[in-house]
Amino acid sequence: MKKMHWSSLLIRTTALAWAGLALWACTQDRRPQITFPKTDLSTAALVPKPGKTIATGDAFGLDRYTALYAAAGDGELANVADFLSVQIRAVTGLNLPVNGQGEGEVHRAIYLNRTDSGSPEAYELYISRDSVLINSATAEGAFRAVQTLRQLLPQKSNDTLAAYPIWPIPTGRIDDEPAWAYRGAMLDVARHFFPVEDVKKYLDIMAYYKMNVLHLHLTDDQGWRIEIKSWPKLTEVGGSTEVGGEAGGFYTQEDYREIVAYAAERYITIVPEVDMPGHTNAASVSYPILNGNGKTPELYTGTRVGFSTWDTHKDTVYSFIDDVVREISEMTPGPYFHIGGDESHVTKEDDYVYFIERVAPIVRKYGKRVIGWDEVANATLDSTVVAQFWADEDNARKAVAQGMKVLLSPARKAYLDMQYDTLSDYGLHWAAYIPVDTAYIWTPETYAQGLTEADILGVEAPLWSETISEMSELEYLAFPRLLGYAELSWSTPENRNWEDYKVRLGAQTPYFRRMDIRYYPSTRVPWQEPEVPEPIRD
Ligand code: TNX
Repeated sequence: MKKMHWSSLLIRTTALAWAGLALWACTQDRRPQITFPKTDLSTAALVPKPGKTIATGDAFGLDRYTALYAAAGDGELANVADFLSVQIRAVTGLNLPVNGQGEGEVHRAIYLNRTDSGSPEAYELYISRDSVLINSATAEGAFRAVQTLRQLLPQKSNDTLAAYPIWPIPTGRIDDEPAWAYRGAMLDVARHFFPVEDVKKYLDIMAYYKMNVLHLHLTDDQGWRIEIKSWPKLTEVGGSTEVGGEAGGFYTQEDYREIVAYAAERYITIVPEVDMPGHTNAASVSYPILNGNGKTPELYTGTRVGFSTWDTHKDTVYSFIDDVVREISEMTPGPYFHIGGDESHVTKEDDYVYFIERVAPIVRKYGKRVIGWDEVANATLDSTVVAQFWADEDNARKAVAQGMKVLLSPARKAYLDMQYDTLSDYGLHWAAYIPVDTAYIWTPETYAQGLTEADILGVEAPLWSETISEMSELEYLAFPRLLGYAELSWSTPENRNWEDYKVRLGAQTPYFRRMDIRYYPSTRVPWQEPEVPEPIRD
């Protein structure tokens, strides 16, 4: 990212910000002189760890006299500033209207400015006694910066500094940008269904840790979870149950659009997955014509894999897929469509390859880029396809040989449904037990032999839901490990260190508490104790 000096920064500062500065200038002599205790921005508990931090030891006092400005006429930046304003209010109760004066005088201000160069998602954050400046080339970059600022905001005000509450933020400068463009998580809403509210909570937490892709595993043997208007039985029948035999559920198209919009407000891309030709029992129960063996299968509520397939030589199957891909693509602004392709154990190898090679052009026709589990690399595909490496390194190398990018989700390191240890309440362990440190201590850059950094699109942490049916159970598996994947995909290898990370991780408890996140209290992490009230003794 191009660095800027204060001088050029001031020249670029927009008219509105100038107004703010002028206002600040005429009020500054009335500002009370506050002495803050020394701060250290470089040891702040930021996750993921930013690229470069220089601490200056003072504090910016966020209080009722703070104003919030976005560059004049920049609607996108104003939206990001609005998001910040809402978050500040949630933690502090302060009302900082964007580009407004609030109720009274202004002593200091937060500015969001647009720079004319810089890589997407990169940002600079300058915090001084008098101002917080966020510079970025994109609104997305400003949004990532806002998360850093949120993480620097103390949960509690310091009420000893003045006659009103002040939230001191450590001063200094942060230059930051992500290591990988794709920093993802996956939710399996097919084995057990999770309603829109749960997905939104997951998105909120992902955004706080700067993740930018949520992959939804929408269909599997046990359930079809996305309404397709041209094939209504998929959800009426195929969405009616889930693992364990409880009532299932599905997203109406309206629900799905709501998830997409909520994610977009957080600069998170939704990747929809329709898993095929295996993992398709729920679709075949709804429309038995798809499976080609003349039998009507039954709804499946167990957890076996690899027993279902479609008739890969029937044109109806491809017109069905065309409808499904079209309807979902129309609702999906992001560039990707995931076609699954894993564990098709009862599809003959030739049929599998033929199928994948026929489905890929359908996805392309609707303007999307194919992602498939690593097995898809056994087909001949073009270089726009992404292979998601989960099990077989040879498949990852086959993908690279075809010029495809690889998304890293190695089950032994990145599967959130693996148990932490033998005592874990939920999860499986077919790939490994993955304690919190093991999940963090690996190097995506060099994990798979034969892959170079240029071959890798990013990292994704999938959470399969065979053993979890409630949000609190989902959270137990995802937290705190998800934060490790956020850091692995944002921070550079030089900035990643377990000993340093675990301290920053342990300091997330106030946020976890505020968000009501259930997490696995691994003894390998020095958890910051909640401030428990003094016990009442009689
Ligand atoms: C393998 S990972 C699967 C899923 C299971 C998961 C359980 C992958 C592409 N397929 O169908 O849910 O293991 O860990």
